[in-house]
Amino acid sequence: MDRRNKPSALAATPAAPPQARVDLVGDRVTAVLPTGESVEVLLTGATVLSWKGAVGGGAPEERLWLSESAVLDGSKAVRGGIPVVFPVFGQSPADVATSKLPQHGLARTSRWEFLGRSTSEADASSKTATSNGVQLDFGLTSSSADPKLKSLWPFDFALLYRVTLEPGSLVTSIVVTNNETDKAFDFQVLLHTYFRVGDITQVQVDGLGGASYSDKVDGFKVKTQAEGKVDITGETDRVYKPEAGAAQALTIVEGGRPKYGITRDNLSDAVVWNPWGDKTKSIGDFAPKDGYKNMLCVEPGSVSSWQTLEPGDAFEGAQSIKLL
Ligand code: TA6
Repeated sequence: MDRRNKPSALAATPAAPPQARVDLVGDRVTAVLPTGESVEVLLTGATVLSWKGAVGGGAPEERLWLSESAVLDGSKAVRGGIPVVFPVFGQSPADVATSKLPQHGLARTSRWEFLGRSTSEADASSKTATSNGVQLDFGLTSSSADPKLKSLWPFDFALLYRVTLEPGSLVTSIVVTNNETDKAFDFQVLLHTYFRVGDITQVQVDGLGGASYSDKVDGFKVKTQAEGKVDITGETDRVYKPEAGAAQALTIVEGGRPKYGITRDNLSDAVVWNPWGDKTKSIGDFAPKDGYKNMLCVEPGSVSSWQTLEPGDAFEGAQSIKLL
């Protein structure tokens, strides 16, 4: 027999969807999604050291190449992962403000600050988490940069670097702000991504057909990419300037199958680099020496000219990498 006044069933709060786990241990930030995909960022240079991503329901696999001799104690730029290049790519002539900085500038060897996490926009705006992504924010300012290097390029700047991990994709974006009151500064910026590949002899870069490029291996001669796909058959070090700029999508193909889809925002150039065998012998922290067979750098950047940032202005650029 039913009891009178039986209490109604308690309204159960719908369980929150599983969230990403983020940890800061020492100088490393790690984030793991409920799907098992993960990213690890070293505070030196806000360098993404590892991205384990999954595609087609497979298990997460490492997608970035990191040298076995990479120096990770902050004393040197990391050989591998995604170094952040700012305010100069390469080195610059004596009459340029960045001329005293080391190759690739000061950001990748400075200690950045972890500013915290947020769920990716899709979560924040949706009632139920439509994607279980996570955003990790890192900051570097002229006052927190390496003081030796800061003195070599005395401009007041701020960098905000955002690493967004979603199932099957990684986005890294950078905002450069000029905090000077009355001085503009010129800069270059690039995301020096070391992609992991199975066999470089089976790898091509699609999307650069017809693009002009500066060939560092041939005295920086300016050439045109005749073939639709770039084959890597030896030391390759080229700054490509696609006609469509940042709107040109790029694909890293291996064995004829698309592996990584790269889209760029406001980073109109793309550097393609593989040191090949001989060159790795002269790169002390490149190991194993035949590791060139398993890596290819495709580096979105704004490097073929200088961006001029007026006081108080900001520049934003990003790369979005999808596993295909
Ligand atoms: O991005 C290609 C490149 O400029 C190459 O010329 C080579 O120098 C590579 O970067 C690595 O530079 P790093 O200073 O990290 O040894």
